[in-house]
Amino acid sequence: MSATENKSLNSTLPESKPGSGQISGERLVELYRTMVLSRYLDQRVWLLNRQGKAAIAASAQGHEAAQVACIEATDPSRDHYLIYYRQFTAMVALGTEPEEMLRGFLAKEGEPMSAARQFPLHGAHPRVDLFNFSNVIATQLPQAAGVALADKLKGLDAVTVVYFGDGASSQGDTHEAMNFAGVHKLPVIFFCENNRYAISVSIEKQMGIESVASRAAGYGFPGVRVDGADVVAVHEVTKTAVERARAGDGPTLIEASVERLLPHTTDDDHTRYRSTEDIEQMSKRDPLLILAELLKRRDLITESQDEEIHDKAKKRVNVATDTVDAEAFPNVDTMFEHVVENTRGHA
Ligand SMILES: Cc1ncc(C[n+]2csc(CCOP(=O)(O)OP(=O)(O)O)c2C)c(N)n1
Ligand SMILES: [Mg+2]
Repeated sequence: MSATENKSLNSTLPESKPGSGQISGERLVELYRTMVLSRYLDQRVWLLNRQGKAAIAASAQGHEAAQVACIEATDPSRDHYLIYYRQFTAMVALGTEPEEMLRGFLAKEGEPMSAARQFPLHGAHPRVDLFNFSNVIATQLPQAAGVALADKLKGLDAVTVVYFGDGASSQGDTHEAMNFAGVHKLPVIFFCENNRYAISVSIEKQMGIESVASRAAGYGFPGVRVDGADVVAVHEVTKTAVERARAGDGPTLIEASVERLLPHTTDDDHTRYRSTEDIEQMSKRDPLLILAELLKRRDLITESQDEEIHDKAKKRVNVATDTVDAEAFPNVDTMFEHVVENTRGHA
C-alpha cells in the first residue's frame, strides 16, 4: 500500500508538504543496515535463551521497518521516545550498542538500563535518552502525554513519540492519554504497532472496530493507518505527524500494520493458536525481504553488497556476544543496591 493510499484511509490527516516526507536512497540503505543488525541481534538473543543464558525475550522481527522509519522521520537530538518491550530495532536505531543490549539479556555487570536488576531491556537508558519503561502495558502513554505537556510548557519544539501494541490500545491508560493529549493539543505521536495479536488473543477479540487509527476521531486528532513493512510509507506519515506536532497543531495516531514473525516471547508457542497457513502468509511480509527487494530494484545495492551488509552485521553480533559472554555478573554483595531502600536490614 502506498503512503497516498494510506492517507486516503483517513482524510483528516493533513497533506504533507511536497518533498518533506522524501527519504534519500543513501538513507534507505542505512536503515536497511540497522534492520539487518537488529535482526541478527534478535536471533542471537533467542539462541541465548535456548542455551539457558537469556531468561526471556520478546522479538521485533517483523516490526523492524516500522520502527526505523518512524525514528528516521524524527530528530533524536531533541525528540523523546517512550518505548515498550518489542522495541529492539528502535533501540538499535537510537544508538544502543549491541553489547549494551546483550548485557541486559545476560544480566551482566555494567548493564546500563537497570544495572541488570530488571527484565532485559527494561529501565531507563540515560545516554540514549530513553525513559524508564514498565512491562505493564500502556503505562507509557499517559507518561508520554506528560512529557509532551512539559515540553509545551517550556516552549520547546520537541516531539514525543510513544510506541504501543494493538493490545495496549484497549487499556484505559490509552484512552486517558489520548483524551488529555487531544484536549491540550500536545506534541505527541501515538505510534501503534498493530501485529493483530496480544499474546494469543487476536485483534477480533480485542476490539469491536476495524482499525486502531479510527479511535483518534474520538479525541479530535488525525489517525492514519499505514503498511508497517513499507519504510517509505511509514517515514512519510510520521514526517507529516512530526510537522503537525512541531507546528503546535497537536497529536497524531499512527497505526502501522506489522507482522509478529515469532511467538509473543521466547516462552510462547504460536503454533498453538495460529494456523500454519497464517504463519506461512505472514512470513511473506518480512520487512527485511521487502526492503532488500526495493533497494535492488532501485539499484541502490547489488547482491554482493547485500551479502556484505549481512556479513558485517553477523560479525558485529558475534563480537558483541563473545565480549559480553565473557563478562562478569554483578557482584552478589551489590544485590540490594539501586533496588529499594533497605529498611528491613537484609544486607
Ligand atoms: C496491564 C497489563 N495487562 C496484561 C499484561 C500481560 N501482557 C503482557 S504483553 C501483553 C500483550 C500486549 O499486546 P500488544 O499490546 O498487542 O503488544 P505486542 O506484544 O503484540 O507487541 C499482555 C496482555 C501486562 N503486561 N500488563
Ligand atoms: Mg500486538
